[in-house]
Amino acid sequence: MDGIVIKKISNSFDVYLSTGEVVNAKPRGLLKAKGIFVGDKVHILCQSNEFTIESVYTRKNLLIRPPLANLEQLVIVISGVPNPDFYIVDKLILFCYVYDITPVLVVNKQDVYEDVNEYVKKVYQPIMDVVFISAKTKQNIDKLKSILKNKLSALAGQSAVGKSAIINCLFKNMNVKEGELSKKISRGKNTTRHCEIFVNNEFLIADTAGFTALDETLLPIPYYELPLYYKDYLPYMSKCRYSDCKHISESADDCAVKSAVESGELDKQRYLRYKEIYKVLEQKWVRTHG
Ligand SMILES: Nc1nc2c(ncn2[C@@H]2O[C@H](COP(=O)(O)OP(=O)(O)OP(=O)(O)O)[C@@H](O)[C@H]2O)c(=O)[nH]1
Ligand SMILES: [Mg+2]
Ligand SMILES: [Zn+2]
Repeated sequence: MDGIVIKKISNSFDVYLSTGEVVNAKPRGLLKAKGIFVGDKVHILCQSNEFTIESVYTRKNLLIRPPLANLEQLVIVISGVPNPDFYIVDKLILFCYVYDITPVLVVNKQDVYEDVNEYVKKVYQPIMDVVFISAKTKQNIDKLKSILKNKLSALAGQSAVGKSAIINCLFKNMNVKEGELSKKISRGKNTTRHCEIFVNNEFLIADTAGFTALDETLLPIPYYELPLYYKDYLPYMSKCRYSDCKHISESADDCAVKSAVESGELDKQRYLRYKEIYKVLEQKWVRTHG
C-alpha cells in the first residue's frame, strides 16, 4: 500500500495511508532513513503487523530548510497587525516559483483590520489567489478550505499573523496554542529541522517555522533571470526597448516597467523591493562567479 510520511523521528516514520490510517513504519534494510523526508510518498509492506517502507516515489520537489518533500502550495499569511512585511511576501513568492509550488496569499484578521486589503487587491490579486479571512469569525474559511483540499500545503508568515489560529480552524480537536507554539519550538535545539504534517481526510498541512527566516541569498535565481519571475511585469516587458531588459539601469524612455511605475500603473513599493532583491542576487552572483 501507499502513504505519505507525516512525521520523522530518527529511524521511525509516521505514515498516513491512503486508507486514512496512520501507521508507524521503519525503512527496509538498504533504504537509508537519511534519504526519506516528511512529505515523501512511500510504498509500504505489512508483515505480521510490522510496517516497512519499501521504496520512495519520485519527488515533485525537495526543500532543505525546512526539510520537506512534495510541497504543492505555500499559504503566505499576512494581517493588518503586525504590519505586513511585503518584502518577505515577495521573497516567498519567488521561492514558490523556483520550486514549482503554488503561492496563495491569505489576509487574516478581517474582523478587525481591513486597511491592507486595497493594496493587496491592487498588487497581488493579479498574480495569485488571494483570500481575505478571519480565523476568529471564520469569514471565508470555506473558501480557504476549498483551495487547500487534497493538497500538501504549508503556512508561512511573520509571527502573530494567525497561522496557529488558522490551523485550529481547519482541524477540529487540534488546539495548537495560539501566540505560544513558535516560542516553544524556538527554544528547542533544532528549530529549522522541525517539520510535521497535520492531516485529516481533507487536507495535509505542514507545520513548520522554517519559512519565515527565508534569506534571499538562498534563492537559486541568477540575478539576470529575476525579471522573468515577475508575472505582473511580463506584459510590460514586451514593450521595453530591449527584450532582455532588467528594468534597473535602463531609462524610463526605454523601459515600460519603469514608466508604468512612474505613472502609478505599477506599484512603486513592489518595484523598490524588486530592485533590492535584484541587488542582493547580483552581489551574490559576483561573489560566486566574479
Ligand atoms: N481578531 C483576530 N485575532 C486573531 C485572528 N487570528 C489570530 N488572531 C490572534 O492573533 C494572535 C496571534 O495568532 P497566532 O495564531 O498565535 O499567530 P502565529 O502566526 O501562529 O504566530 P507564531 O506562532 O508566533 O508564528 C493570537 O492572539 C490570536 O488569537 C483573527 O482572525 N482575528
Ligand atoms: Mg503559531
Ligand atoms: Zn524594462
